[in-house]
Amino acid sequence: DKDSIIALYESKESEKNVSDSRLTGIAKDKNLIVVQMEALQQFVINLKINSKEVTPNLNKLIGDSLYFDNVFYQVAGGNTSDAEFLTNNSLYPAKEGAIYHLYPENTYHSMANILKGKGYNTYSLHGFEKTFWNRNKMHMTLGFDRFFNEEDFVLDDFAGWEGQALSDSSFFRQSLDKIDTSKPFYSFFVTLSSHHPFTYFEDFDFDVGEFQGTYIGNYLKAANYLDKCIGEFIADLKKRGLYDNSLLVFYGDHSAVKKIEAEGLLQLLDMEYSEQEWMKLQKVPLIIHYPNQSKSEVISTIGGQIDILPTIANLMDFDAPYALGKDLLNHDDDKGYVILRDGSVITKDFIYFNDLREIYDFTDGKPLDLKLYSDKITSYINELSVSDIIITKDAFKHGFEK
Ligand code: GP9
Repeated sequence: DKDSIIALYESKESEKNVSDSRLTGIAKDKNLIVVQMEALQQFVINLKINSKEVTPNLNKLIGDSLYFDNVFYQVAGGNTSDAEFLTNNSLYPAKEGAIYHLYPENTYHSMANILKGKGYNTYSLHGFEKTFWNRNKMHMTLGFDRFFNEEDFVLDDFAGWEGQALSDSSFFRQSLDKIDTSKPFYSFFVTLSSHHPFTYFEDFDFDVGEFQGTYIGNYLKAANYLDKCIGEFIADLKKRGLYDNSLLVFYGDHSAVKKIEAEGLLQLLDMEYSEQEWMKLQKVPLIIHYPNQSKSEVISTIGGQIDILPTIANLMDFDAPYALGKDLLNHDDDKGYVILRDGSVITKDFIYFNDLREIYDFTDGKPLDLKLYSDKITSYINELSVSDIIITKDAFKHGFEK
């Protein structure tokens, strides 16, 4: 087991482009604010309906940020909690079930644990029941000093999830007062209002035209509501002087539109269904704004949520030697890849479906000869097995060191 872990880390080391150090340390010693956005898929970004932008605030943020437009979600049975796990640890989720329930007592080289070692205060915030996804245990294990949950908020406004959960607007409004902003901090926000079903938003004042009253129409309204709350949050960060004193990271956690609702989405985007095109829709936006950044840059390297921690580590100039992901800013664009938990793999050259044992050209969608790619795919999938060994054997607790 140990040898396979060492071998994987060694191969990762050789994959790194050591001559590059793009934007390294641009946010060194700054605060880190990460916002995980519920069910926000990438297709809503820059989308207009009846000539109105669905996400005007995120689009505006992209205007002076790094925008990663080829990032796929990698969650499995742990859904939202898997996205949290991937982002904070740069390890893969469990094959079955949720790591948050299965391995809450492991040792992890998580973002909060690393930053705590550098003197940061660390906070996580989510306006729902603390035991959901076992967060009350897991957020402590991941190194958050405080987990602010439903019990810590005044439940004064509700939106989404059938109107039963604290609204994102109120959540953001109350959150920044809970953080000691006089010392360097890492705060991890997990939003909630745009959780399915989206029916709560049906009568919201955002014109979705012919999609009014449909699943996809309600989703667009939910995304528009989330975006409005993000706009309020950014305004608050600016007012408090935190906008240019922090590294800001926004990303979506998982899909909102399952295959069963594909028809509405394809109609919206004017697309025909194919497995390949559907797979390409399984992306989430990743937006990173570094202090005083004034121009936009689009990074199209293929990646996933597992790459968020190494990318942040580069920008803040800290070591994350146990991350399995890659720094998306310093990776050869042509060699980008993402491995999904079911063993499917996407690169700029191909999309491999592990359940179908089929492979297609990424660009034109034509079938490829799997035999020619099988070694490559085996080596990609090996990452999942090694991540499983690290977690199931609790390797970091039992002294595994690089
Ligand atoms: C609830 C929330 C939901 O706290 O994070 O998780 P999900 O159902 O989207 O996995």
